[in-house]
Amino acid sequence: MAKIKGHPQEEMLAQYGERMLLALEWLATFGADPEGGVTRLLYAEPWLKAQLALIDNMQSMGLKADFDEIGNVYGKLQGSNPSLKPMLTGSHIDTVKNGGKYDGAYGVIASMMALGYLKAVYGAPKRTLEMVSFCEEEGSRFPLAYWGSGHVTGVLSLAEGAGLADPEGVTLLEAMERAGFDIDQGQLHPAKRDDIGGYIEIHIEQGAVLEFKEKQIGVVTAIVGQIRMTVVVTGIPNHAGTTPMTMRKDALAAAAEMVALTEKMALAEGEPLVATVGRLEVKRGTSNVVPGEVEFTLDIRHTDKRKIEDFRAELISRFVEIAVRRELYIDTVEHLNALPVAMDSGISAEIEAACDFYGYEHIRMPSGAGHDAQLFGPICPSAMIFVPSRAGISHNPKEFTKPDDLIVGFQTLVHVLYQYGYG
Ligand code: HGY
Ligand code: MN
Ligand code: MN
Ligand code: MN
Repeated sequence: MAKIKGHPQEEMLAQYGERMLLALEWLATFGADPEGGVTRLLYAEPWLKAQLALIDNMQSMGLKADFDEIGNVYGKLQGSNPSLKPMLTGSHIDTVKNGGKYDGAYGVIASMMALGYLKAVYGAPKRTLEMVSFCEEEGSRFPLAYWGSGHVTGVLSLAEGAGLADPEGVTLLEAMERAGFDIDQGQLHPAKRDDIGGYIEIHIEQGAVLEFKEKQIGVVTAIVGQIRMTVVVTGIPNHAGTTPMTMRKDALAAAAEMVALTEKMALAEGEPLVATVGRLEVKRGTSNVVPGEVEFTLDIRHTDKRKIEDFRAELISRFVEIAVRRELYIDTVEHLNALPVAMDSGISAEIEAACDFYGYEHIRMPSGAGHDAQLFGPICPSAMIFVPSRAGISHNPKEFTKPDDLIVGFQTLVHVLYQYGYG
């Protein structure tokens, strides 16, 4: 196990590190899928039970813990100097469908245990330290991502999100109310927090750079921008037996051409641009009916905003050409347009200093995954700590990070929070 040194209570830090590992396994039981992996969708029962359990846990550690109005959970270690703006650390509690047990969860658990350790060993800090378990980041249930951090940073309001429906037709507002978050109309606009002194998020890398370069910590320089949208292709449903091939308005054949073109154009553009069709649905699909309507998602990312917009414009114009040639209709809806965001060099330097304090190997690197930190970047100094992902696998039950690497990240986070809280 990683040698722990530097803090007066090395044994205590080791204990909290072990508790952090156990708590990660505990959190993974909320929404554990029978075939492996974890599914915790916004406002669903596993999600609610996990958030309530985190509140319980933090209250038993002596932290002030509760929900905000939409279901984000905060844990607070109150500082003695109110003139110092709080440092916020955390990540998201929701997951993709059948995802791994570290994406988001590691940042939530490591932050919770870090505040618990600092309180137990050092008592009240000068600067308030807060942890947050954001209610939703992935966009797995509703066509809406970063709902938790978007609310806190004033980027997303209920007015925009309330009517969005999940695949079962349940709206965000209905799901909120069923989970017990009764938002009165007056709260349709979020209470954007402007009191945050800085935001730090520890997260698994979800890529293979750290493993390949044999480094323990990634200090994130920037987070990619991303556009997420839905494309709907409409043709004419018809009989599979009596409709000649030359007379079809086949929405799926057209969509298949568009999906193949997306990959071809992304390969031609080259790294770091990535474009993904993650979900495709044949509406009322039946084996003996020529598909009349198909809906698919697009996720386009790059570190340069201009490149994303230019790629999207070119891709959609090519989609229109396909639709016109096949005499079909095409509609597009944009759900997310997150800017690429640079991380704060000051906090990043503190992270590197913490690594040097312990002798941990670290590198600076961009993030190809989106994170809540990119919503905070525009409103306060924000930084991210990465730990390695085995074979870079994520959004997959096989997502894994070695316990030693989780401990190294945890210690680095504790050290940085100590500097900001007590330094
Ligand atoms: O999709 C992402 O980049 C993140 O994991 N939500
Ligand atoms: Mn994540
Ligand atoms: Mn994710
Ligand atoms: Mn160094």
